[in-house]
Amino acid sequence: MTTLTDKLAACSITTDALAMLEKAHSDGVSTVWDRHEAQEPRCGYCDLGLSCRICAMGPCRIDPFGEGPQRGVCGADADIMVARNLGRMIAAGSASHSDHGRDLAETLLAVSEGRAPGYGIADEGKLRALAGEYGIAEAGVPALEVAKQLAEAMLDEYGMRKGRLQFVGRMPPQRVEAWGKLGVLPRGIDREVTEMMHRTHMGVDNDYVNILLHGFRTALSDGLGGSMIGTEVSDVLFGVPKPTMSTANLGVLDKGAVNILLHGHNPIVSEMIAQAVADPEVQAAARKVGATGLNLAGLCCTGSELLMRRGIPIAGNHLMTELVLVTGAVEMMIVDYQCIMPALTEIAGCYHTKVVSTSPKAKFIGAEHREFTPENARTLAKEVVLAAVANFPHRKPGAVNIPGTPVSQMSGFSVEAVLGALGGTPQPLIDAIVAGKIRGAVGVVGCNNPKVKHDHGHVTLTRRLIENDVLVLDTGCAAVANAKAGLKVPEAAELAGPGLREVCKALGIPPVLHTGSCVDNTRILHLAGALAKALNVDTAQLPLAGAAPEWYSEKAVAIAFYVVAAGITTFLGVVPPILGSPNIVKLATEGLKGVVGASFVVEPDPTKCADAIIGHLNEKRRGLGLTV
Ligand code: XCC
Ligand code: SF4
Repeated sequence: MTTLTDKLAACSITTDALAMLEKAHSDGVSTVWDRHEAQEPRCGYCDLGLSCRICAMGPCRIDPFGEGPQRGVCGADADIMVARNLGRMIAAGSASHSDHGRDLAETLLAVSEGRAPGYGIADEGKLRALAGEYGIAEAGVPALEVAKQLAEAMLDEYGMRKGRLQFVGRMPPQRVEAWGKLGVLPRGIDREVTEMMHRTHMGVDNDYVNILLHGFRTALSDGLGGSMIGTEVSDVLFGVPKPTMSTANLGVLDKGAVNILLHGHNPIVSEMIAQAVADPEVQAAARKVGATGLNLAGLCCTGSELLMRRGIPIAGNHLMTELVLVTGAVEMMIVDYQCIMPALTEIAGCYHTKVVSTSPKAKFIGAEHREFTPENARTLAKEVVLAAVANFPHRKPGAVNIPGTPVSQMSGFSVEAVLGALGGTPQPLIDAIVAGKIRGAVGVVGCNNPKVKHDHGHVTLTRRLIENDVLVLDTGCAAVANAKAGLKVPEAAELAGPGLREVCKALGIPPVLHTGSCVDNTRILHLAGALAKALNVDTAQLPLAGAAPEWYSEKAVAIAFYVVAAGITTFLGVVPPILGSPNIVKLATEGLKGVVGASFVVEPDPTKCADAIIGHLNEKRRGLGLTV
């Protein structure tokens, strides 16, 4: 018989999660794992991608055993259904990250027009460098004028009528030429997303290969468009990250302080909250209610943004967002958008926690809605923080339990910081790869998913990769998992293979480099482009790979598609809903190699996945004539 402890132990590898799962159980709070269990057995048609509800002649489904219907009412077969569903996932994921990027470009525009008190240009050098990339004459032009022209040029890229996205130029010419031949060069960000929705309407694109090619173009419009704009403009407004020490796990909450959690993805609101917390009036108010002060902690990608630039500690990743409330020590959770489970307000209601929503795009029943704009952000941030302070006396001391001791981590590896650590050029990294000290580099990215034991996929995979001299760059929820496992301090070099250990020690860096939030996967793409250009090869020739061991989100699908489009083979730990189409499975895992020079690999076992990645990197090394 499985005991409760056994059952909970199967949920997560982290002790803070397990402690809070037990508390949730005794507090009568149900979590994502309970709801996951209640959904079993899952619909087999949906799991395989063989259901369609795109139009009102349906819903339709296809029998995978060949006995029942093989076509929907309109005549769509398995290939069309799977391709349309996947295409729409890519469109939704690209739309999400790109719309986040748009919000940043609009904030930059507001700053340039003097409409955003509290915001400013934190890195003028980066602003001017980007302007140069966009062909904007900046020499001798005041920063705010440059900012205006850059913001407008970026906003134009959302609905561009001609030309191509500026950041395509960050990729090597061989790759750009290949995209041109395939017809997948992204034209405009909104345009590709809209076109995907159009093509997947009933009776438009009925060729699964053609739909998936447009999937690449849509994803590239995010990776070299909206997401990349999100990353770059965040750096201009809030600073280019540099290596910074901080901490991770639920232990970052402070029993004596007013705890405020920042959750979501976009740094626009959280940066203002971080400023407001430093206000002496706010600090005095906190002491007045008997708190020692205020304590900010991040969750998910908003957390990564704050961690990268301000060293604000991170409380947890996706599957920790409910459990952090179970500590009973959180006065307020401030959310922007994406990955904010609708269940959070109900759980917050079991404790004294207030949830505050801030974006007109993301409201929650049970949350207090305080809408932030560039114009009101500074004033509103202070009001909201004062409301958190006022909530401190409502804390139920008997219900508070903060598990664990914070684990140290080093964060802040922007492209600029990585190149800085290398002495200004990618050459030392290239030399280490050529000499075989570093076998290759892998981006370990993406979410948590209750289908996978929490953090087990990320940490098992990452450990085995670094043991085998593979440099790991991580983002998003994967980065939080690796930080909690202690893999992101310079001392973790001891866990790496001899070659990687030597390089890390010489540079004083960890073997796992945190490059940021999920929009910041574009930093990895940018770096891959820079490496390929320095070597005058195509990205597909480099010993690189992507991995998303615990992904759940549509955004992750878009990321995987732009990474594969860039010629970088990507390993998934969760099976995407495509198994219903053997043709698409064959294309994704085999056929694509001849098209983009990379493919998808699905391997749920993280140890086997690491070995497959190592094999893949060795193959790429042989292709370049390097030793294995
Ligand atoms: Fe969300 Fe970005 Fe996934 Fe984590 S990794 S669950 S998308 S928070 Ni972006
Ligand atoms: Fe059915 Fe075709 Fe309509 Fe989909 S688009 S619901 S397969 S009729």
